[in-house]
Formats: sequence, C-alpha cells, structure tokens
Amino acid sequence: MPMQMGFRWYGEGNDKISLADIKQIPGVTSIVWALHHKLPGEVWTVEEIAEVQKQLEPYGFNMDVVESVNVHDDIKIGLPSRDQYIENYIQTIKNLSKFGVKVICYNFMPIFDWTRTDLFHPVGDGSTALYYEAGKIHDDPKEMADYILNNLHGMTFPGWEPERMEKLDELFAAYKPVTKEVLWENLKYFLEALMPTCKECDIKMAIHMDDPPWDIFGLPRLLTCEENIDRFLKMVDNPYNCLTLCSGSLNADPGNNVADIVRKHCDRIAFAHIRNVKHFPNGDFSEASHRDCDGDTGILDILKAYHDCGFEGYIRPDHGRHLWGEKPGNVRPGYGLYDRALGIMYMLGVWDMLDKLDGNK
Ligand code: CS2
Ligand code: MN
Repeated sequence: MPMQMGFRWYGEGNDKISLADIKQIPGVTSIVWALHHKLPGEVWTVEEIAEVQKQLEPYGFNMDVVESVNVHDDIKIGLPSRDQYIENYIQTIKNLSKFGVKVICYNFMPIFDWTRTDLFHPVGDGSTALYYEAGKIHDDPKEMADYILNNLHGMTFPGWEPERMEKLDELFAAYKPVTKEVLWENLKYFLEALMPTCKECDIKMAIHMDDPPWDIFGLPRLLTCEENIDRFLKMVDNPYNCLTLCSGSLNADPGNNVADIVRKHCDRIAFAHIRNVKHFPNGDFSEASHRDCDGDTGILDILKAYHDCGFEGYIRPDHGRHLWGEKPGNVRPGYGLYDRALGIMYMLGVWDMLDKLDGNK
C-alpha cells in the first residue's frame, strides 16, 4: 500500500473550505478531521462521529485519521481526576474504531499547542505566514493568548479554546509541580492505560511533536529532539505507540535532522506532517512554502527518506502560507486552501518521480 495523502478539514460549518474544494486537489484520499466543538476530556459519541461519516461518504474520502483528540490538562498534570478522563478517552477510541479510524494524532504540550508571535507575517512575495519572533515570546503568556484569540476571529483552534484561555492563571498554577520528569511519567501512565484498547481497536496513538520544540513560559516540553523521541518510543515500546512526525515543528530547531529521524523510526511513524520553516540568525523563524529551497527543513531529503523506507502511513501538508485573498478574518491561520494544495502537488510530484526512478511506475 502506498502512503496516503490527507488534508486537514475543520468540519461542516466550521471550515470555509468545502469538501467539494478538497475533492479537486489531486491525490487526497483522507480527510484529517476532528469534532472541534468538543472540549478536552469529553467523550466523542457514536452519533457525532456518524454525522461526519455521512458528510465524507459522498466524496469517497476516508476518515482514517483524527487530529486531534485533545488530552485533558488533568491527565498532563497527573491529578486524581485523570483516571476518569482516561476512561473517557478510551471510550472515544472505542467509538472511533466503529468507523474504521486507524490513527489518532494528539499532543502532550502543557497549556498551549503551537505558539507563534505573528499569524500573518509578510513573506516578501505578497503572501503571509505564521512567524515566531524569539524576542517576543518571553513576554506575558496572557498577552500572547489574547493576541492569538483576537486573530482567530472566533474560528476554533484546538489548544486555543477560549474557555481554557480564560483560566490561564489557574492553569499555570496547576502545572507548577509538573517538572519535565513528572510530565514524562504522566505521559507514560496515560499511554500504558490506552495501549490494550488501541490493540483491540487497531488504532495507533500518534503523538505530535512539540511546537516550537523547546520550553516556553517555563512550561516543560518533551517531544523536541531525536534523543527524546528515542526515549518516548522506548518508554512505551508498543507498535500502537507511534509518532506524528511534524517536520516543521521539529525543524524550528535547526539542530534537528528530520530525515535522519524518519530513517531511524519509520515503522513507528503513523502520520507525517510536512511543513517547511525558514530560520533567521537571531532565532526567529518563519513558515514557508513546501518547496525545499524556500526553507531550511530539508523537505526533499525528508520525502526521499519516507520513500526509501517504503512509508505506508498517512501524510499531509501542514501549515501553508496565506495567498490570493486569504486575509485575517477569512482564513484560519496556517490552514488556507491554496498553499496546502500547492504543497500537496509538490509532494506528489516528488513522490511520483521517486516511484518512477524506482521503476514502480
Ligand atoms: C498542528 C498541531 O496546526 C498545527 O500545528 O500540526 O496543532 C497539531 O494539530 C496538534 O499539536 C496535535 O494535537
Ligand atoms: Mn504538525
């Protein structure tokens, strides 16, 4: 089976991009979906999942990959209430398995998901992209959360739920005792509880890399480099404990070589995110088009590594730039239609050529 191309979609009525639009992008077989109205910790019901299935079916898309089923803070903090939230997570896995879901992408970052200081930074060609200004990130996390929420213009964004952001002080206080080692322990506890159900349901848990891959606002981050990925996979050494290897998240640290990690752990990568990043000498970075030479991530080397390993998992373009009229208010930052579609064509172009050179086509 060849790799399967996915496209992230935020759901009917919640995403300006329609399934009919996505259908016109060559090669997409999987819609990477989620129930975006659910808060972390809530059970996803069979009826709610069936609703999405009904929407995808006419287009022939599969619903094999969910991104994300978000993990409740109490699990990450390790509070006694975590056992109930883990039970809920297990029930969600069971419900998802009734619809043939194969991979659940999630992350284990305290409080915040991806973090950027500018959501619409000029790239220089008229387009804009997500940008990280190293000097700005040491400021108040509240200011940053306000900035991001204001620029989402009411659009849902996992990890940036207004309900959670309102309680930022409480959240920071609750995470106080959570050192890096405690967070590792809590991740292990969570995964070990899930693994039997994952096997029974044939669903892989695929952790997303931390973005950016370093501690921010004093909060520990784990999935940041090859060494920690090794530790993670060994810690719960189970074929259902997998990675969402996000090239752009990892490569925000220029010390990470994503292609090397692909070659080392290909059998444990359930889901590949391809995103390109350009580094600046002062520690800032900007997201870039998927074309190899537009950034520093080594997109060609990464695709070649997946191809050489016979990767049969799911792959998707990650964040794109905002193009051709995609402006604050009418586009979900990083998730416009055009640049992600261009990214897919770039990836498929490379992939098809590698197939051809191998004599497979
Ligand atoms: C995604 C992540 O938009 C993105 O950067 O790749 O937010 C990802 O969806 C989550 O971290 C997974 O839980
Ligand atoms: Mn990603």
